[in-house]
Amino acid sequence: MTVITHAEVLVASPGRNFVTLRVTTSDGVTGLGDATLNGRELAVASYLRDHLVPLLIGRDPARIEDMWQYLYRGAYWRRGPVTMTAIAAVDTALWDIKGKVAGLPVYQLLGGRSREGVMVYTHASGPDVPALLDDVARAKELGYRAIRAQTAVPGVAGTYGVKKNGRYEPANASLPEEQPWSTEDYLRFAPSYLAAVRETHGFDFHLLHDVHHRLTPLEAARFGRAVEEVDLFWMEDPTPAENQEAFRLIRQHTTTPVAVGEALTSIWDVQHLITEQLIDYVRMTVVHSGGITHLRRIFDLAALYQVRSGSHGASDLSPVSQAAAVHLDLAIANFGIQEHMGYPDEVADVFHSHVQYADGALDVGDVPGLGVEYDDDAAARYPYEPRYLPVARRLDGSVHDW
Ligand code: GCO
Ligand code: MG
Repeated sequence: MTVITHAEVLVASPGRNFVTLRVTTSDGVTGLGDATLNGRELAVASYLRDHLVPLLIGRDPARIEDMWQYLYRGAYWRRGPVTMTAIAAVDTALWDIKGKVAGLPVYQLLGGRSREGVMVYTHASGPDVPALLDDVARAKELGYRAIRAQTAVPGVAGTYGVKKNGRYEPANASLPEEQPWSTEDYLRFAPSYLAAVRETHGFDFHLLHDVHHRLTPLEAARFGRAVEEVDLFWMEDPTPAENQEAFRLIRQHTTTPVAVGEALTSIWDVQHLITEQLIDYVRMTVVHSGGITHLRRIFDLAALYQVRSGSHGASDLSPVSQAAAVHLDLAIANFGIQEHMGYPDEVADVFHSHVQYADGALDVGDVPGLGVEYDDDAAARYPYEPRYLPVARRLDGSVHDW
């Protein structure tokens, strides 16, 4: 019988930190899984190295569902980003192995293509409205059919989602940067710049906006109403998702579609959001939600309620996650959209991926497995460095949701 003979936890920082699990079988087949949890990378590395890798050795790599149940139920302690990211890494690596053994791309194992390419949205941003408008023009020229628009709120230094020196990388400091926040200023300003995007660039593309957990339920309801005329594809994470009743209140006041999920990790975290039809898009990812096996289960539940997928695809999800997401997006019936933020240039030195962008969409080739290889020699040139996400403080100094 083929068994898992070893599993390595690879930590590297090509432009930003990534944790990768590589599982090897007794037949010499390897599979990769992303295990990156932005700003808490080494917690997952330890969970894998110290607790999961010893459990993998000698097991059958073909039993993906059983492995998921074994690692999830076997932990006794349930859910949470560290556990679910570690399980995701194992799960994704086993799908990669299964594809390579079968000689098929992973999307074929998931039922085959439901579509030609995966519609993506990219980020447009700028320090002020004219710069944002130019960036939207740039994204349109690159063929994107869906664009997320963010600009800095005047007087609020360091607003999330805005590029610096041509790139947006939120985990930018060896200790968390503290950034000011003013909800009042944001609420006064954001609807007007989204309207400016429509006035300048029209309605022939999807416009998205990330609220990044900043509002109270009533503020989010007001915001959703205020932007109805700009026809947003979605408003993302309008409130922190721990309080799920909030979305009921938002729904009562606005028809602006709602997307939630990047900080959630299991089907139980979104069960009521989906079954009570409080959201329109479930925005979870392979890496933080227990892998391909578990995210497929979430998307299938969502399909029953006409909730569509909208996978998180920020630069802190490695190309392994990105490839896994595209395979899943290609296969599911209720695909909505996929985030495509791009990576620092160095990332391609370490991860050789077959995912390709063309005409507003991502696709994978017909390479068996996920279609990503890890370059150890290149990775050795990029050692881990501590990097943290920022922390937000209101103008009176108290901590807000970042
Ligand atoms: C997004 C996100 C990210 C997150 C980041 C946290 O919608 O892409 O909100 O930019 O802030 O992934 O690690
Ligand atoms: Mg977001």
